[in-house]
Amino acid sequence: MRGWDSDAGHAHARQWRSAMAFAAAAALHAAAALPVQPCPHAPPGTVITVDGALQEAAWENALQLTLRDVVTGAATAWPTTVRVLWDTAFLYVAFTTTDRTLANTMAGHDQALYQQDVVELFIDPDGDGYYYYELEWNCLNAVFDLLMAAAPGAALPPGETVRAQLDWAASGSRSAVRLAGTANDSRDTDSGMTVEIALAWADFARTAQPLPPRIGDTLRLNFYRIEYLAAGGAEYSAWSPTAVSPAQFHVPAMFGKLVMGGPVAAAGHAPAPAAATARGRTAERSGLSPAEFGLDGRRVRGN
Ligand SMILES: [Ca+2]
Ligand SMILES: [Ca+2]
Repeated sequence: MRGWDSDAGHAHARQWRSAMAFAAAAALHAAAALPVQPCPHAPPGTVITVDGALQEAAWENALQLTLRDVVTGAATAWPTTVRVLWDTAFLYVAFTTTDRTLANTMAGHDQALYQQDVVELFIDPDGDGYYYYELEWNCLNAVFDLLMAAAPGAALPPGETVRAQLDWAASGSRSAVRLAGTANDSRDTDSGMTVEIALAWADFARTAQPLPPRIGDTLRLNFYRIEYLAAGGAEYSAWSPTAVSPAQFHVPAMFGKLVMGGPVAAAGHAPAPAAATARGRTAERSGLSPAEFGLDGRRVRGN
């Protein structure tokens, strides 16, 4: 099992941030209001073809989110829209970015994609605040996927010795990218890209039961983007800002909340009977305090 001894792990480790800034900001989190949004269930019979084109009618009724500055919550210079919906087999996610320069050199699996322009999803399916999955995609449809056992700086779960498990792969999931422009070609002007993703619930069974979620369950996750700037530096954006400076994505206590909705007939038809949308598991996890993560002053890695 690979962990921090991998190349990507070293690269992560080099980006570790000051734990002092992290802890100070984390102290504010207990009182912070997390975004809560209903996640629509795909209409019965929906088939999403993962091809990078959001031509399926189901996408029109998906939850639509806008990423904000991960530290301040301000609007970004490079807008990103995220669409989300689900069914019993998949969580469907689509990122649509505005970007003038589609460029990337990493086309392989499990490369350190966060070192170049990238969109990311962190998901803690059972909301335990310990195990969460990190997935990244770039404009070449390369994927970086790993299982985190607690955020850096936090105590590992009992019995766990490896913090980042890069050998985990979302092997049942699929993604496709459609470019509005041309990657790695500066002769034209790009306008952005769409990444269409079907995440198989079965890929997350290692740490979360039961899956798929039940109607009414709350799912903890966050969407991110890193856009490196021509002038230097980068714009870090998120659905749920972590409010940690410098920018820090690994704050599971700040993941937003999706409340999983029940099946509803396609537009123009009557909703499904109430029985079909009854809540299943109703216990929503309470907010996770920094103390629960055992923040102990050790260094915290980058994004
Ligand atoms: Ca499609
Ligand atoms: Ca992996």
